[in-house]
Amino acid sequence: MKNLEFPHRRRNPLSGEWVLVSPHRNNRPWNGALESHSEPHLPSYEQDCPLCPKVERANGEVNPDYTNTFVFNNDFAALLPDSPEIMSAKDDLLQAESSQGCARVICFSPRHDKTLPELSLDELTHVVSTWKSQYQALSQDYACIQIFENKGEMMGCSQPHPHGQIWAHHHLSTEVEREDVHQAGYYRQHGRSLLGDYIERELDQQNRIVEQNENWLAVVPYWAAWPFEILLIVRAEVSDFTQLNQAQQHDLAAILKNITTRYDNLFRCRFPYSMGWHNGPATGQDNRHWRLHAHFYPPLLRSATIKKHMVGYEMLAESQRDLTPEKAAAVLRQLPLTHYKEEGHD
Ligand code: H2U
Ligand code: ZN
Repeated sequence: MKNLEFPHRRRNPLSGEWVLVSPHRNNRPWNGALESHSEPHLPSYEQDCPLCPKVERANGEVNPDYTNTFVFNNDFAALLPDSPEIMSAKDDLLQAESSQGCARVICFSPRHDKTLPELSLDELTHVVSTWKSQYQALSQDYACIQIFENKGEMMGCSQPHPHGQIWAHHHLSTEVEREDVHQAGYYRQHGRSLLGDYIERELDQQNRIVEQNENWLAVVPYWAAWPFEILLIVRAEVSDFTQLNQAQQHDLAAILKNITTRYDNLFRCRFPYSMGWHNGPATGQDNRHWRLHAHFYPPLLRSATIKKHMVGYEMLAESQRDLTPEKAAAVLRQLPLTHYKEEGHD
């Protein structure tokens, strides 16, 4: 492809959305603030933290003295299993439907101060197997199981203790439904999975790969909207967590450690992001078109405090970026795999 250094648009085949890429704008002068940055020191245990072991939570329950991961029902759940049916009149303009579901919190480890990149491979494997077992259990009752992590205050995370969430419901979320339609459409047209074919393109071109191992590939996707966005895809024909074997789970822990370490090392901070998994719908439908993957959407652009604002044109028209995905991947690739807090400890 020629002339990608000039303004152009790229299409996200999972969502059908376009993103405007303006590489020449990278050279413009920057007069924005470059604030200095210091991170709060976190203790390894915090007796006032409702996610730490042996602490009482908002609903009066006391957390067990857990040693690896710990899952509990969110005391302020956004979805309830028994919310009543909505009686809505048929109206094309004022539509509503009932929504039953549940919300859980996953503490990644008992340590109040250790985020994913700072956990050992063994501890990360516990996180992965917790995701799998939670998915397995919840997919018995629900069609859409959204596993995610909001990391950092910048992303609205209310508790510093490293944790993720799971929301499960009967309906398909807007994002999952949209990705389902696009992957199914591609499969009908080509007889192959969209993300399976995309992996081939990335392995061929090499320039957007951030990390890879035998079972996983992490790229800054061709159509990335966020500056350092990452798409993590399983290489085998796996459509949801229940199908992951031991080796795939082990390799997932390993690639998670590397991705999140690179992220932290980029601006030497606890790199904020929202990340989450897209599993094929647990509706009993044929999911051959669907490939299990995770999206990482980090807001930071040029320092630990300066984020990309999705405003103006992004809100009213479509996403826009200056830094090309190829350049972002190159920046992430050249970062060390030793976490900045571990420097000099080897
Ligand atoms: P976030 O900060 O990522 O939203 O996650 C913390 C969650 O923990 C939040 O959803 C829940 C909040 O409802 N929580 C409890 O369920 N019990 C508590 O005692 C405190 C926080
Ligand atoms: Zn804690």
